[in-house]
Amino acid sequence: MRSLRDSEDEAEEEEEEAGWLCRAESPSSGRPAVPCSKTLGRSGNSPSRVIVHIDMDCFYAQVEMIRNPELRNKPLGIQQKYIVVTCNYEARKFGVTKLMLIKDAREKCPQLVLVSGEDLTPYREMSYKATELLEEFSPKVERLGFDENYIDVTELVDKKLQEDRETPEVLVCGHVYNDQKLNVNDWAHTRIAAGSHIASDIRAALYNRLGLTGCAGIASNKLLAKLVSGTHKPNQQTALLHDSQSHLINSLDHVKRIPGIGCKTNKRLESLGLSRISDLQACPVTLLEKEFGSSAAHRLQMLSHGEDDSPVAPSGPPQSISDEDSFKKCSTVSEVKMKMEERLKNLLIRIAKDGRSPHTLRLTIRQFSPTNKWFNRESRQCPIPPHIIQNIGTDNPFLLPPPACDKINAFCPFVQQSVRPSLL
Ligand code: DGT
Ligand code: MG
Repeated sequence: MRSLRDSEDEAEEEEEEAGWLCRAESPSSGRPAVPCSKTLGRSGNSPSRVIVHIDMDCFYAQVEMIRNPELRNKPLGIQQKYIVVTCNYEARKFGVTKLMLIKDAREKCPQLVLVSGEDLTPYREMSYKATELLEEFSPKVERLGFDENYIDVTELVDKKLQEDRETPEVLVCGHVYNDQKLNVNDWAHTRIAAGSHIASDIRAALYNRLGLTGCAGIASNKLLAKLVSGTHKPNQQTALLHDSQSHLINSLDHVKRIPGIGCKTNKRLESLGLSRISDLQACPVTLLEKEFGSSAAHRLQMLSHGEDDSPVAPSGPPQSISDEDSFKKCSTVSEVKMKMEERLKNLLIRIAKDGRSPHTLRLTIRQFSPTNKWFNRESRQCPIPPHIIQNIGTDNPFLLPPPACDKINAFCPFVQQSVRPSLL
């Protein structure tokens, strides 16, 4: 029962290199069929893509404000356990920050309104509604956690420039990173300017149809789009012109700020004495190859220069549906089993809504110890019997034969073996 966030973090670490298709401008566009050197990426042989990265503002807090508009003008924090996982921008004015202890947040802002964010259902549902809306603009939409998406708008830009060829875009919508001036004679600038208008349309649709605000970054790859989207917050957008690429990447104070460099990779880089962006840029690739292998070494060095040729990989529907609980205040195996039945009920409702037939059930346990914090995950899985699959998706998932009990009993030795030592 892994959270999406955990899965994404690991995926980020394991992100693989992937090529992207070279595209040539249509000769009928009146633009060069083979892009001129100004339009090329650093690799020198591919026309620039246009990627939009969208990150919703204070996502969980926004969803709660949409559900209850009375919260809108109040400082609002979303509570999970003892932490404010996020807060609206009204609360941020008082110095409340994401991941602050409740007690510290109350000190900063005594009038802070707290709403429980333990049940992720409303956030998940809004998250998928947002992704579906983005898919109306382009089929190439990649989810990153609950509130971030990459959209490859290259084809939309081509179309827009084709349609507007008599009067190409000479203004960028929103901010331009580093206040750089648009050069209308630079075709790559024109493409980013066109992308900024598409990003603005996307943000308007998110607001008008779902009530959501967010930030957008417009750049020639995923890495740069993500980095630039956070430079003006909230509810704003920023475009990156290629001349400012090195300024943006060199403004990061640590290699771990590069999206795609997770905790484990960062530790390995630090063991090589590499912590600043300039360290990684200057590091002989042979040294990186010894630690990471050839493919990852090259990718790391490319990232350190702001290069990222990974495609926007359409996420599609989720590959697994999961739920989790910290099992606090549980002191017996039967209490654990009761909690698991609650979680399973929730899962069954979501599976019924999804409409697809699940085939595997996996239980993952992470034990907690005060000294070692969290141990590694341990999992067991089994196929779901056909008679249970047939009934999932019926009107009332509670009327199913008792799959919850069946399945929990199947896992019982594992639960007992795993839970007991931490309880004793
Ligand atoms: P932003 O983007 O700065 O306006 O604020 P958020 O709240 O959208 O922050 P973001 O984009 O980092 O994360 C999206 C949501 O994910 C956020 O509303 C709450 C949740 N979240 C973020 N970080 C954590 C975390 O470390 N633990 C937990 N449990 N939830 C988190
Ligand atoms: Mg956000």
